[in-house]
Amino acid sequence: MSFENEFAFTATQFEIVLGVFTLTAAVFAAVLVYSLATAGSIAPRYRLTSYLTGVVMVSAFIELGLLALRWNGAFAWNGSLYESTGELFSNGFRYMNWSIDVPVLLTQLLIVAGITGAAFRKRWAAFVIAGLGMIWTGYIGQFDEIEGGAAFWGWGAVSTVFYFWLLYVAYLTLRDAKASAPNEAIKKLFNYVWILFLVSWTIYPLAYLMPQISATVEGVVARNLIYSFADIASKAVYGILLAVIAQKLSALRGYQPAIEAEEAFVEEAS
Ligand code: RET
Repeated sequence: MSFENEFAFTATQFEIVLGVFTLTAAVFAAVLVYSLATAGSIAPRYRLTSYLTGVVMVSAFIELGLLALRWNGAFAWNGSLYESTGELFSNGFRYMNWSIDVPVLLTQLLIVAGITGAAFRKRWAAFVIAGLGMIWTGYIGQFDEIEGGAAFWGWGAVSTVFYFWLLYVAYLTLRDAKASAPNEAIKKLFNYVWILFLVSWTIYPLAYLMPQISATVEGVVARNLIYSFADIASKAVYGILLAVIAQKLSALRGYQPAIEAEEAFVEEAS
């Protein structure tokens, strides 16, 4: 059971969590429109990244919408606090959403990094195995988050091993992307991808630990805020950053719609 269910919330605490869930869902809807609307200015060899951002946005929008409904149904106002209605709130849904989004986000990285052929297939297989291994072992561990027993720590540790493997393959991918980048500006953007990746992904294990770090009502509110922050960074901001890189690479390769899109941007900005 998620530790959220152990607490009663003030109106402010309850509304902050609900508000952030709703905001996060709205960001995903907006980035869905952005990624579809800008796909045409990206060369066909990179364009799949825009559609994959669309896939991530739809799945995350549904997940956050359902979490908001679930939060709303799990607690009711008793005149002074929001207390449990008997229905349970569950963070387990997040893990189901990651099962889709993590492999897709990593596929986008390979596409924009320009990895092709046998190297693509090898890295892709490593990403999918490491990603799903990480998520599903963590999923088993989180059922024990209130007790914080052997299952919580043991499965959390196994999950972390998968995570380090995944990070290593992501590091190799970005190293290759930088090595083949046509100029310094693109190299710099790939550096940003790495920093964004490292920071936003590493927040998830911290959220996993939260019931053990702070089993308080503040801990519940903080965990759900940092989940949303990580979700927006690792899915939406990341998707936009990859689209920007893909468009610049397209323009450098002479893809006319990308060149025109960049010109329009420069003219408007000056
Ligand atoms: C778990 C369990 C505890 C140990 C580790 C974890 C890592 C989770 C990560 C999740 C990333 C999710 C993303 C979702 C985007 O849609 C499973 C919490 C290391 C890194 C990026």
